[in-house]
Amino acid sequence: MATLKEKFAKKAMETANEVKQLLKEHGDKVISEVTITQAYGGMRGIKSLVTDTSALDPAEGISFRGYPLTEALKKLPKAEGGTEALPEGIFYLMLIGELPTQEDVKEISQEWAKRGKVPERVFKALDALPKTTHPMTQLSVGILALQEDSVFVKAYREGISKKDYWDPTYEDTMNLIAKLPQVAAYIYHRTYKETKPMNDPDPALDWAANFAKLMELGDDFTKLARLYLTIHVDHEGGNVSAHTTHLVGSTLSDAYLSLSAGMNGLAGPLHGLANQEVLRWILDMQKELGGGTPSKEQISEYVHKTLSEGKVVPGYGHAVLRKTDPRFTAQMEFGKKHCPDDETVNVVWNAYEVIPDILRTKEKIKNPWPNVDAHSGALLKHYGLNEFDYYTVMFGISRALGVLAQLCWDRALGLPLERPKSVTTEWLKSQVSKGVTA
Ligand code: CMX
Repeated sequence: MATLKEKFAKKAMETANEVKQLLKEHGDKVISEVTITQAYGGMRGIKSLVTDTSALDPAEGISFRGYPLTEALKKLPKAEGGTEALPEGIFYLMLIGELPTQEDVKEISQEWAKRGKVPERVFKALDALPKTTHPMTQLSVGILALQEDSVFVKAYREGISKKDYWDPTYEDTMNLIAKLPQVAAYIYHRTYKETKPMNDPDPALDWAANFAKLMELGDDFTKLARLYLTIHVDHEGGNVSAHTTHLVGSTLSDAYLSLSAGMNGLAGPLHGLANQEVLRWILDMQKELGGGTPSKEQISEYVHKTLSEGKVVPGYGHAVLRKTDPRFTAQMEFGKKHCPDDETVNVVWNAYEVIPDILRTKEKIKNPWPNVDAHSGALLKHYGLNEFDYYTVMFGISRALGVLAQLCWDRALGLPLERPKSVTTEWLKSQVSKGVTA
């Protein structure tokens, strides 16, 4: 049976030939135009990036190689006795483009467990940081401390041919993903509990179960870890963490340098940090109201207050989506099944009933619906993960799967250095005075 690497090589070479042909025959076809608003407005909607691992539709939400999230969650293999899809399965789907079998997923679990030992120097690098350092900064440092072992760097120094760049990138991807649970769990323990040596991953367990075991939050946490680490993997290529990883990777920086950069973008409050901000927002509201579960009227008042203070309502809105994020819905379904009576989870659900109607009245807000971050913190808290500042680390180790699978594709397709053209305000004004057309 072909290994994951052999399957990827076959798929990638076939696709590379198709892309070559597409470029030869249709390379000059126009797929997007740019307005002045888009140039100033964060490049929203400009089609100028190719990402094959997943695609985002404003109305339908995320799909992975043609499988909408809900369908993928149903069809992807589960652990024995488990009900949640495994991150290994969605990684396979993104990398190979097909649904994996149970065997395929087992092979990846074992491969990641085999590659999972983290060198002592990484823990030492983390220990050099004050415990007050934000966990996302620690994650970025931890990833950089692993970089010394980059297979790509070694191969590049030895003069590897361009056509083989994908090979050491694949090795770095597999090694890095394999080690992330240990790095992340170490950050958790040293920051909030006691520093303790990390056990190497158990090859009998899947990747998320190994992470859950290291976190020591109880067996029940495993099922949430599987769901969480699966639904956060990818959100097409334009979001900041994916785009940054791709951009930095386009300079032939290795997987470690590229992912660390992507994680620094994920650490912003308008991106992945929103999940910690949502829970902080809920708890601040409860505190202000003197405790207890806020009513829908009270939530509504607090939303108006947040907006009147010129702040964003965290967990709501999206740059591309124009409906409830299916990742929110997947978490809601999980909550209905496993913790329907949890107080914070119920606040999230009540908020969902009132916030969209309020945001809809603000004309400038294009999407009044909740995104993935609106729900995740409440579930993590239910399972005993009370340290909000840690939440984005879990988002990050999941996001690594998507952006690194894509980095393998970037190398296989030989995508070049990314270098868009910038213009000055003066140039734009001169274009307007010359009468550029709408
Ligand atoms: N609360 C208040 N105002 C909001 C808002 C919200 N939830 N969502 C959008 N707006 C505002 C924007 O701040 C912007 O205001 P200005 O014109 O004054 O700058 C205006 O509405 C237009 O924004 P938009 O076109 O609807 O959305 P953007 O593409 O600019 O931004 C996002 C998208 C996610 C950054 C924004 O909706 C937001 O800040 N949401 C809250 C933070 C959040 O939940 N982020 C997580 C996103 C998911 C993730 O990446 O993890």
